[in-house]
Amino acid sequence: MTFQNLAPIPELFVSFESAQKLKVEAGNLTSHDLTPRQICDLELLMNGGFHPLKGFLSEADYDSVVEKMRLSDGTLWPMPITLDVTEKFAEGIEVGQDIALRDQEGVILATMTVTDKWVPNKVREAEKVFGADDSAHPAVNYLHNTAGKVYLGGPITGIQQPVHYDFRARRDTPNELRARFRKLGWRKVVAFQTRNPLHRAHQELTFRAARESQANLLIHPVVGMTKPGDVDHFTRVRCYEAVLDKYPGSTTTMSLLNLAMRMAGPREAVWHGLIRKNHGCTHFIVGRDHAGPGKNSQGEDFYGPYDAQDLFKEYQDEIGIEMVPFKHMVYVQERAQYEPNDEIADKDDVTILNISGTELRRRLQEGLEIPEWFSFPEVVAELRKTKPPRSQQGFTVFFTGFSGSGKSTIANALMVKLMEMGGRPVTLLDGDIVRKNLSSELGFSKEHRDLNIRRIGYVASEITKNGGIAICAPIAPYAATRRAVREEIEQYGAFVEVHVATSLEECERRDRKGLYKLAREGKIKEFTGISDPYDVPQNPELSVDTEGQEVDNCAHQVVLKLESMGLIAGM
Ligand code: PPS
Repeated sequence: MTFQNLAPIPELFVSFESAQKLKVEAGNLTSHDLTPRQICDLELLMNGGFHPLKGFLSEADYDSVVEKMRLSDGTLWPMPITLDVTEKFAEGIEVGQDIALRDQEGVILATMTVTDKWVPNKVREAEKVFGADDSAHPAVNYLHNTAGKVYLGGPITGIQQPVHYDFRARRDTPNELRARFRKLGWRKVVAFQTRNPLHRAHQELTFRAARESQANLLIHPVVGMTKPGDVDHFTRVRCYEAVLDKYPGSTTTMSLLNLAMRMAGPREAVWHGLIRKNHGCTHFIVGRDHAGPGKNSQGEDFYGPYDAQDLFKEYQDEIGIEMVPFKHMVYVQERAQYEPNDEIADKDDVTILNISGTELRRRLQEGLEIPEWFSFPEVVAELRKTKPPRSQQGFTVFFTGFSGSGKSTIANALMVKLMEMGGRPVTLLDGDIVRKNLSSELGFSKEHRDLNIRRIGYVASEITKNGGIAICAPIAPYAATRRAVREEIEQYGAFVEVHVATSLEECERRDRKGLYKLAREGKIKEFTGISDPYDVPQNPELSVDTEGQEVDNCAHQVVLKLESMGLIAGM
């Protein structure tokens, strides 16, 4: 029977007095500004969540972890915890040097003595750690497209914890949790790792897991970084707080874990186990497809559904925590209760109900009913607040086309029509208006056009995030920039690209501002369509042609498109 030794585990912090001194001295050191992921890693390094690591991995430890899931001294550790930096920063760093590690506001959190500096083989890291060098995997994508090219390794001296302003009372270091368990007399604790809102099935399975292992329950959600596209942690924590009341009194507690997940399936499960062991837990629930990253670029699963459970089982003794396999719980209508799917003997005689994640998202998106047998009304209410139906969400209409194609005229007509309908604030970011107010210092080089469009994209994404309608009408000649803007906005709401497909000949014939004439005479340089390229949109949501068509009709086509996408209620 597993009982946890709840004595404190080593942290990497220096004493308060030394920290004050070190902070002043560290002000003179070369500084590295930590990325959001590195801040999460540093927090768990310093507070003992990643015990026995003493800092960011050295090259020898990194190689060994990548190849064998072990540090070079043979200790089990499945995940490379590395400090990636740019080549430029690395050029100025000598091995043996101390550097200061700062958060994004510039506060010094720790110093590190650089013992190693190397250029990792990222393809090998992707294949060995994540199973494939496939950028459909979020961590592989991060490795190649976000992480710096050079890794630095070395021991950390902790000065202070990263500051959190949200849910402070719900965050605990491993030693704080150990102390809480000691105080409560909880000798056996089963931890539940999650990055999703909890519904009734989760509440049933977690409570069952605790009962079966005669343990108390720790709901231990990740609030650091999870899979892109997940429900944000603010919403999730409000949901968890609502579910916490549903457990029998004093059986269950919750603590938030500032972990940056990698979605590495089996290796991640082992890592999660080690982290929970450090937090004083004795048991750990491992589900089907634990920390799964979704489909690969061939549309297949990266890992088998039970690979994580198999690997965990293999290393369970070394991890020092017992696995509780997740039971697939389903709702049996006749008995009005959740039961483990594999324990239902009379399957042919009863009605089994289930709502998949995709179906839940659809119901939320369309404002449809979510039954009480599936989730708690408080949880559904929280989710509805964050994800109102599409007809109440913000969105962006992004017109693109040649100068003089009619973008601004249609955009103006559309704005007026949407304002007439009411309901959401409408903002027009017309090319000329933006160039006057937001981008007045910019010209028409590729670099400046990119910057101009990215600024428009940023403002539109903020409007969209806050539930408004942004109408943009720049030329936006480059497909890559339009794609980047789309990706930024689609995190928050729909992006509707409208190609105003008036031909160059027609725009030049109209020449409403006399600019084409000047461009032909070489008096205006880099003029789109004449002396600068325009990438025709390949898959716009809508293409309108102003030749032989009234502006009003063009705007009406956009309104119909918005209606068919569920963005505005039917008229
Ligand atoms: S971009 O490429 O998206 O940043 O351009 P945008 O901000 O929409 O600005 C286009 C308006 O600027 C005027 N103008 C030029 N357009 C294209 N190329 C060059 N070299 C140029 N110089 C000035 C022109 O009036 C565009 O206005 P619209 O409303 O598109 O006709």
